[in-house]
Amino acid sequence: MPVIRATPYDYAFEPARTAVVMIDMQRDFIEPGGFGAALGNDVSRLAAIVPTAARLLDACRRAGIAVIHTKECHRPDLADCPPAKRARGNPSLRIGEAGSMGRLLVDGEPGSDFVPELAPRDGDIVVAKPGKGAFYGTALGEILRLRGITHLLFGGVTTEVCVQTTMREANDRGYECLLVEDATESYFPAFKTATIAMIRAQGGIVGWTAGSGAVLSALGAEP
Ligand code: C5J
Repeated sequence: MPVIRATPYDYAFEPARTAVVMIDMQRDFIEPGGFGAALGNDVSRLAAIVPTAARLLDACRRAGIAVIHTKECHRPDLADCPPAKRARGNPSLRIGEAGSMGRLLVDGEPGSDFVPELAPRDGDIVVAKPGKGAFYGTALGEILRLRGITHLLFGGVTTEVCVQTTMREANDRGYECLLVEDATESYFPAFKTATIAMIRAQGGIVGWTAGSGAVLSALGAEP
């Protein structure tokens, strides 16, 4: 069984019972003109992890690990968008309003799509989610159950919002969760650091963390 040299201790997993969940690597969060930018964030930090995330997904596919992409988005009629979410933050554009990549966070618009380097491949699974956590309002739990998945590797954006929320949801559901440290990013460096520390504190109260080099080496892939 492969073992990742992780913190707070080694993480052993069976590839056939493991999925990698890449959270919300969408143009709306990573490129100028999207939802992240409308909230006043500097989106350039997030693009830097794209090559690492792509290497991780490729190595997982080769090892027989299921690849799941999530995307945060809403129905075009916004019927699944809570008014409180839409109102939050006094953004320059709200969810559903038109920006340079189409209507913000609306499924099917160019901004809701994945960055091209991380476009889903044949056999990958895409989960569209209306909330920050990927289990809320989606079939993710059922998809994992049908595949007999027990272990989850996580990457994506942003570390302290959708990644951490999903990891906590998964942890409470009994999954063994590991966050790949350099395959996730935040608009706020201090929040990423704090999230990694929180996850692995107290003997791994939410799960494990490890660099992508340790994951690739456990999978027998070139770092
Ligand atoms: C946010 C996300 N930050 N994917 N979404 O609103 O983390």
